[in-house]
Amino acid sequence: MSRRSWLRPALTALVALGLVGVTASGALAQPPPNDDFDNAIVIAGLPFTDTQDTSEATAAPDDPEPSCVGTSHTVWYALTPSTDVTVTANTFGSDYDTTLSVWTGTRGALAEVACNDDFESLQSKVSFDAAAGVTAFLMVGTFFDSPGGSLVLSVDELVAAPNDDFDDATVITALPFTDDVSTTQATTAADDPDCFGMGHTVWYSFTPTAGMTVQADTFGSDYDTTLSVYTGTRGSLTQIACNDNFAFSQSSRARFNATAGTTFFIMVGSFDETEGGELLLRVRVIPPPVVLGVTIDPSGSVDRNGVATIHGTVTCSREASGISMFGTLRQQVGKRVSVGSFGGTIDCSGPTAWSAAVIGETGTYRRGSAQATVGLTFFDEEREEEVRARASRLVQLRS
Ligand SMILES: [Ca+2]
Ligand SMILES: [Ca+2]
Ligand SMILES: [Ca+2]
Ligand SMILES: [Ca+2]
Repeated sequence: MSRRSWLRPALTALVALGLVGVTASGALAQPPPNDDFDNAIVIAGLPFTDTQDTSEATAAPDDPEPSCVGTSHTVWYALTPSTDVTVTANTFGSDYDTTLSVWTGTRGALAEVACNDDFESLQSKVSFDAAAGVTAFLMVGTFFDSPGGSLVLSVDELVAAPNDDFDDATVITALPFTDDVSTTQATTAADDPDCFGMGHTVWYSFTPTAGMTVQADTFGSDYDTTLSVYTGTRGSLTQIACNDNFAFSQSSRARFNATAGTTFFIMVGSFDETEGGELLLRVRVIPPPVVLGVTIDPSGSVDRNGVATIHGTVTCSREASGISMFGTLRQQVGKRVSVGSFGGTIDCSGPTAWSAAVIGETGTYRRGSAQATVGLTFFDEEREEEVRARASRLVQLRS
């Protein structure tokens, strides 16, 4: 309301300026070809786009009065689908305050089907069901008596998401799984569960044959998604995960431990009932935890400078790169204790030998037994967790 009352004087000023400009140049532009209802441009197929300069478009005395206001500078389009379709039309990219309305009937006796003034900024967008063989007339006007301008009209078919309802959940038969679906037309069922809202929900189901950790994400989708995971039955679902925004994005990510034979339902919604959009869903298996092992060989060596060398083996249940190793070697030499440390990184893709030369920081090493300790730490990026392993034993240092 306040926007409109503020806008009116500015629009009046724009109209006045426009008239001055036309008079000065003396070059009157022609009205667009589809100015009049009888000359509506026929939309022969979808998708459809058209551009027109509506500056000189006129209002006909029998132009209908749309509920969203705007009968100035009207232009007309006609769509007669051969099958029932849901249609979406918008004026995005136009440079003036458009209104967009849809009508059926005949000239002078039109019935309004849909109407929108401002959907995105001053531009308009409508969605409507068009019946086979029935002509839908699209009228683009300007808000009140504001000027026309460069119109971009886009019309396309809206394909409803096949998995809108819980009972029509898309069955995920194998992982990894990806899906790309428009949720613009998806609806909220009365018994949809809540995860930061329940707008424009679509459903997936997955029944693993073996236990696994599963990750589902909506990265790359073009709207503010939510993602949640459930077990149970319709109307009595148990939520086991729910995420709105992951890592500073509007996209969502959830991880869950899936047990064999249990059906997990994944719901993707829009945050707080906001618009749907193009959903990209990806579901994949997160590998099991990596198991690290480390051993120390029972015998090592010491050189004539008192530097010890010890060995061992690192094992891993799956490939692990960049494992940090840190160890110490401690030896009682008479009344003194020689202690030194060693460290580095190691890559493991199977049993991997390691070797470390250790310089005593409190004195040299000698032949005889020494206490060796070694620890591994590894950050598993896939599971986002730290894994550790440790070993300690007496090593016989020989020359
Ligand atoms: Ca007109
Ligand atoms: Ca508008
Ligand atoms: Ca739904
Ligand atoms: Ca979100």
